[in-house]
Amino acid sequence: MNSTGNYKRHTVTAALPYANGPIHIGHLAGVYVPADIYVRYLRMKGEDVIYICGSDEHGVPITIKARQEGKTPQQVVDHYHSLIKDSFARFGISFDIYSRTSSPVHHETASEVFKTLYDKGAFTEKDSEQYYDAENNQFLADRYIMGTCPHCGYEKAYGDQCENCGTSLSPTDLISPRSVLSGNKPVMKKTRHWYLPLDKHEPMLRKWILESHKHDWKPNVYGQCKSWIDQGLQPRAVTRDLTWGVKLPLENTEGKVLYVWFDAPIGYISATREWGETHGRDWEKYWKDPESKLVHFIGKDNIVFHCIIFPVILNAEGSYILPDNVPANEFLNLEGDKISTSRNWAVWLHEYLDEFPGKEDVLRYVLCAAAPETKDNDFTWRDFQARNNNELLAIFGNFVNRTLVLTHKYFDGKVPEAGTLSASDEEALSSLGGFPEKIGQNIEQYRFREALAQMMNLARLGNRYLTEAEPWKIYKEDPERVKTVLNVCLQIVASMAVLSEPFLPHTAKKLQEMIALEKADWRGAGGSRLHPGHQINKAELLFEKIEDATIQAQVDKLLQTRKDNDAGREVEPQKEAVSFDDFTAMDMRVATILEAEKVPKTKKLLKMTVDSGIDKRTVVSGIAEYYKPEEVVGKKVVLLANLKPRKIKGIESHGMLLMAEDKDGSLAFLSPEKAFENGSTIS
Ligand code: B3M
Ligand code: ZN
Repeated sequence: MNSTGNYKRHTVTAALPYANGPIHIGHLAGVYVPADIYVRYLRMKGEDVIYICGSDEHGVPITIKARQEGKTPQQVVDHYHSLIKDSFARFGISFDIYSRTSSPVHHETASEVFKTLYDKGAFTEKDSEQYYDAENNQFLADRYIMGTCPHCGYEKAYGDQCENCGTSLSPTDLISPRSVLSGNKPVMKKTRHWYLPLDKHEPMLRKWILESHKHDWKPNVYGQCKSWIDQGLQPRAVTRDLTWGVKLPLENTEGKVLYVWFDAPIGYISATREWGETHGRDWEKYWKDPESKLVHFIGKDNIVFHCIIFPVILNAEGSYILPDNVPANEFLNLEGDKISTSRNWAVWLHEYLDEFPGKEDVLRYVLCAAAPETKDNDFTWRDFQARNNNELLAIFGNFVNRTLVLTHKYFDGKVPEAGTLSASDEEALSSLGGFPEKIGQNIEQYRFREALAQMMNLARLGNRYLTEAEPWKIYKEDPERVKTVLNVCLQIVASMAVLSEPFLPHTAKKLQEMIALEKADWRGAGGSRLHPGHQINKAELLFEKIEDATIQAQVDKLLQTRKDNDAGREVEPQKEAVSFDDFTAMDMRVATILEAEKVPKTKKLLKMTVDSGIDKRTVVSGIAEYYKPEEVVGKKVVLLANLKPRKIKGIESHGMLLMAEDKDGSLAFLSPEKAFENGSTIS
């Protein structure tokens, strides 16, 4: 029985980052830093643990990125896979393997799992009608279809979601859908897909999650699973009409691949298989032996895939263990705004490593201290600077440096023999014993912020003890007392050198060398371990002050990004040419808004009564975030009167009011220069 329960080994996975962009601090705080702390701790306890990750290289976002950049999907993933892998290694994320899902071993493993389920009859097959681009001879995935949102009239809504009003859609909801590839109207075409009947696995999920993990899974994770299950699980398509991905191991299924969320989690297994084959290890024990503990580190947007869909796949396959825990974190924001790859609103890991050489642990420390463990949290550069200067430098580094410098100054770097211990000496030494347990328990419960705080309490204890003892003031008259004080301080430093390693691996290694510590084992870190006469090495500074100018430069860089984003919005590319007849077919009139009210349960919709000069009619517009109802009543506006009526949130809307959209996305009505009569024609 080991201290982490009765498991023989640990399989720890971290979400496979999409290989269509670099790693940023949100990924690190949410997934990779907590997982790395966890595995480093387990290794220090002598546990058998593997830490698995790799690039997630399939899926529509990658094919869209490739189209945008005029590259092949393979070129896109090759670029980002090496950038991501390199930046993780430089940052000290200690994977046992960082693989990729475009690898042959993954394609083989994923299609084997699919085939096993297929042969077991675990799927249902269904023909359905899907949008097809005849010119490109390709079925259209959701993001390849664009059209007008039926709820707010936004013309660039996607087949799965309207990014303007946030409504989730299906492609057939869109008004005048068009293919993103050709711009043409797509046709409906029959296609066959394979579905995982999640509903059939509800009893297993209820028992496994809602009963047996009610108390050990984080509330945010348990709660999301419960609501998914309570809402009623639906069959989920596990195949797609795409050419980029894992091909189906079935006859006559050319042009079909596994749904990315079917294949990606199997990437953990294929990476483990690759690791086992490379290192001559039995990889299957880590995935099939019930005495292995499987833990998935992910962000909250991946909960349903790791707690419901992937476990259903593993359970249906029949030979795999299920995750013991999935400690998903919430999201990290940056300077009060959502991190966004598309808006370049991020601190990119590879840029941080270039701009802050030698400060990997500072970022690890800040991201752990600010981790969104139970709710979204915010990273600011000011906080980064404060934690470095006021905590790492002023407490941890200052205590270590004073202890080592004084040991060299008074005792030639040899650990002095302690004399009779005073009450404060006894107290300091006896409290050492509790830290490995306090920190370890929090790590094992996935409470990394608390574990870090406990580790810093050890540094605070040392700093306080040394400051109160003031050995530099009493050395002349009482060198024996100074021997005892520095002996106690050196024991505390030795504990810090070990207990800080999961959090600050670069610093811990440096400190272990500075005190010439033979073994950094967790259990031993609670007692005295530097014996009198032990020679320590030269003291070096562990941290340095971060100046205001350095931080200001980072803040300015983000402000410039915001300006670039705004500037970038100024020039909407001109649309396809239209004929004069197309234009004259539109009947635009001067009109007046007579009444207005918000549409209940929507953020963006106003329902208005408009006098068009022809009639009084209802028009619904997505402008409620820019105008209060009372602000629009009486306005002279331009109405596109002969737009086909459409139902928006159940309200029939007859026409559209013309609005201008500014670079920052704000809206303004178009209105005639003079207060012409309602019904006046516009051409
Ligand atoms: N590629 C990451 C994401 O959703 C996704 C995780 C896969 S883990 C198998 O951002
Ligand atoms: Zn919408």
